[in-house]
Amino acid sequence: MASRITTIDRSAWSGGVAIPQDAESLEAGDVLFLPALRFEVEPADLRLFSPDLVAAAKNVSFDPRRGRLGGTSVEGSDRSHLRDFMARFSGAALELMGAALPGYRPRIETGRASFRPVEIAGRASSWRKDDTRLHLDSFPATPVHGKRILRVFTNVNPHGRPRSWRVGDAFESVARRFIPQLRMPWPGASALLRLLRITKSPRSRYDALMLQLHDCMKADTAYQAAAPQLSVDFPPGSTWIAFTDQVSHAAMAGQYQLEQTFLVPLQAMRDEQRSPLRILERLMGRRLV
Ligand SMILES: O=C(O)CCC(=O)C(=O)O
Ligand SMILES: [Fe+2]
Repeated sequence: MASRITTIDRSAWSGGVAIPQDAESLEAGDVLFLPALRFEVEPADLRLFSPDLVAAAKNVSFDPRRGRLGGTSVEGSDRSHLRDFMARFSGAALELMGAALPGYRPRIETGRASFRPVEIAGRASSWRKDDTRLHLDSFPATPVHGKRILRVFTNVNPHGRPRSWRVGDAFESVARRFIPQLRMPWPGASALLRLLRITKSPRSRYDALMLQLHDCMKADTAYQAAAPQLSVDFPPGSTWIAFTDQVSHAAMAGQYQLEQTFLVPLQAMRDEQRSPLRILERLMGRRLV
């Protein structure tokens, strides 16, 4: 069964009433769609809106804890303007967590934010980095040890263009299909990756399996075509939230998006048995962190 889109009536990043059902829907694998939650772009910000902003990678990144930009070679006053713009978005996304998902807020960890000024459709990339293929998110360099990847996306396209996604199978169906192809990492692998500085902390068995799942899905063209899926257009001025380690998704077209990543410890969930870690542990019959 394809994941569902649940529409939430909220037009402010802070305040308002939190609805317990929203966390419930997220944990069930829905995408929460907030059609009226617009991130305000000031006229002066529009000078930053160019694909030339991006140096080598796909996105400009921002680390809100250090106030540091990455992935851009922009200099001078535009650089500080970009930093302020992204800090403003990061702050709004964190406020939204407190306002809409207060059960997660005390234990949530704030990760990187990104600004995505490059058109997705027609962008060249290797199959592994190709986000137009259905996948689950998993971070090669920063293992999560079972913590949930919760992401807030907002479309800031100034030309009226949507961000077009596909959302696919629920986590357990994906896992059941690909488990026969997964290989347990050998015992020394985690220490070696750390030694070689490929990872920033030891890669757990869970992280290794989630990376394989990401790759297996993207590499399987028959699965890409046949998996149950739903196309959805997120218009400019809208926001959406999902556990992207659980909801299979693909971004097909669109330009100019902001995204903030959070990590949610399992203990903050309403029901941690619905997490990818616990589902994989149940299906594989062993502990994975
Ligand atoms: O850029 C997007 O709309 C989402 C791309 C994606 O799959 C991701 O960032 O994990
Ligand atoms: Fe993704």
